[in-house]
Amino acid sequence: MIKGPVLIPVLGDQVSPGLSSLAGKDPADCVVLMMEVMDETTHVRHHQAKIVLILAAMRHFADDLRRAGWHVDYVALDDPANTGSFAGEVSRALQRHGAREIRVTEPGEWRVRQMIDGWAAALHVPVDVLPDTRFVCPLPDFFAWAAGRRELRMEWFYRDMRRKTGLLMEGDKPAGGRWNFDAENRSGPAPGLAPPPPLTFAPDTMTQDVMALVRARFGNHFGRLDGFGWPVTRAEADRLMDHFIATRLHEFGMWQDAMLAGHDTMFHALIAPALNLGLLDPIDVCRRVEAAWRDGRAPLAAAEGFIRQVIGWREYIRGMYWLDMPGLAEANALNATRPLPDFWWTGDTPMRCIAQTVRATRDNAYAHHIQRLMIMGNFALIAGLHPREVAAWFLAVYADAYEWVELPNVAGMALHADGGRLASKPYAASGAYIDRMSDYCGACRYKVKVKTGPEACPFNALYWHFIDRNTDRLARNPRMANPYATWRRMSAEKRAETLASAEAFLATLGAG
Ligand code: DLZ
Ligand code: SF4
Repeated sequence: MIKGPVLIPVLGDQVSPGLSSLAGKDPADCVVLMMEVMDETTHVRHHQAKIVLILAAMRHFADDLRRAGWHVDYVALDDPANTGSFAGEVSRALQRHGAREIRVTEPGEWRVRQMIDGWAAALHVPVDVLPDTRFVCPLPDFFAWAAGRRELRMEWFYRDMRRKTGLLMEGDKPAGGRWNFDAENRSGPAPGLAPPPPLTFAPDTMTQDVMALVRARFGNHFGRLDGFGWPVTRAEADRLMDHFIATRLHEFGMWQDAMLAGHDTMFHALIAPALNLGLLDPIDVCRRVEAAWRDGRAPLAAAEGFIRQVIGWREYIRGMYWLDMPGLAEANALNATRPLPDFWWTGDTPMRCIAQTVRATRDNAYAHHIQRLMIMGNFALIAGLHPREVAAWFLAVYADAYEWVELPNVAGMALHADGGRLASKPYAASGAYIDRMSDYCGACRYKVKVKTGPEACPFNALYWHFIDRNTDRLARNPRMANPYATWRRMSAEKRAETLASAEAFLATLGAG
């Protein structure tokens, strides 16, 4: 009997030549299947630029694979026979090629994993699902680390990853004598601070074709395509990384949390979209940053801050996702039920911090971590927006967002919907924090120093409303002792006035 080839589906965020499903295989014995499918572009209504990024990276990668000798069967979105789903396309491809087995690298989403786990039975073919070796910490290692621990704190995991990789290590000691330089990485913007312009990449004809397709098919999705400049190839992603090290890394740590109106990228690396697609390798980018520190091109605090995000937070978040799914998608420990206000999509609100962040998000499919966590996330937390709606928004609008990274950050870190598994206290803050870390408040129609009434910054009364309505759940948390003590010290009149002010604002948000 003649045996068909091995079918290797490569998903949109798997555009890496070292992918485990390709490793060690003879191209002559395999068909690589890449699929542009409506189910994935509309599962949440992804930002137009995110769809362009993913489809353009897929098309460029298909060419790379062909040049390397692989037979790539590429199903374009506008192929008339396209069924619109991974399962439909895998089934068609099995028939087309008479494939004898499927070999696939584990996907980044629980939803897709469920689909793949159903293929063997539905398609009557063996399916080999391989670990995604692009991550530094294999999932079984993460589960072993988590087993039996009462608290799964990132800091301990991060130290293990430093030891495992040897990054910023001097023997068995952390470089500079400390594991974490975060305390030096928290400055508000200095007067006159001028972040460098970001490096962008002009779309080539292949990417322009995808832009035309996305405009025609998804022109009603959130987001703009004008000025699209994300890297869509490994060569471009490498240049972006070099540019970050040359122009931004030395200041990155200090201004990591700062926000300036009109400066949408500050000193951030902007590599997350490329990293999460597989255009960059996490260990490689960390080694490049470590080398910059060792050659005196960057301070240790900046290098450590970057490396902590990549081998610490990013890997920890991915482990927590697979540990806590599927329950995490439904978690709502604080019983937040309010629907997402329209201004999350339009940016049409007098709250300047939110208007700036939504505008940046619409223009670039990007906002930096403090805009995400402390403006949008914090607002959602203290206004009590429903975690499912907030998570769907974050997943749709950011170019780097895949559920494995988005959901633990949103449900766990930002919304405390996991009841504190990820973060020991909720990241709730009033306007004072935003004022300290940004230049947004000066020109805002609200007054950040006013606590109640129609002129007051809404974050102020909402913060206390959040504290008050969650007393039963949070007051016993030792890390919340200060806010609860302050709240109790306020006069009964002040408390009532504050709650009424918050209620008046919440009433403007509509049902909930
Ligand atoms: C996010 C996304 C989009 C928008 N489109 C596609 C696509 O057309 N084809 C594809 O293979 N993957 C796409 N993706 C990424 C998948 O949704 C991704 O593989 C899962 O989110 C799992 O991480
Ligand atoms: Fe945001 Fe309040 Fe500052 Fe306005 S005053 S920008 S609403 S924090």
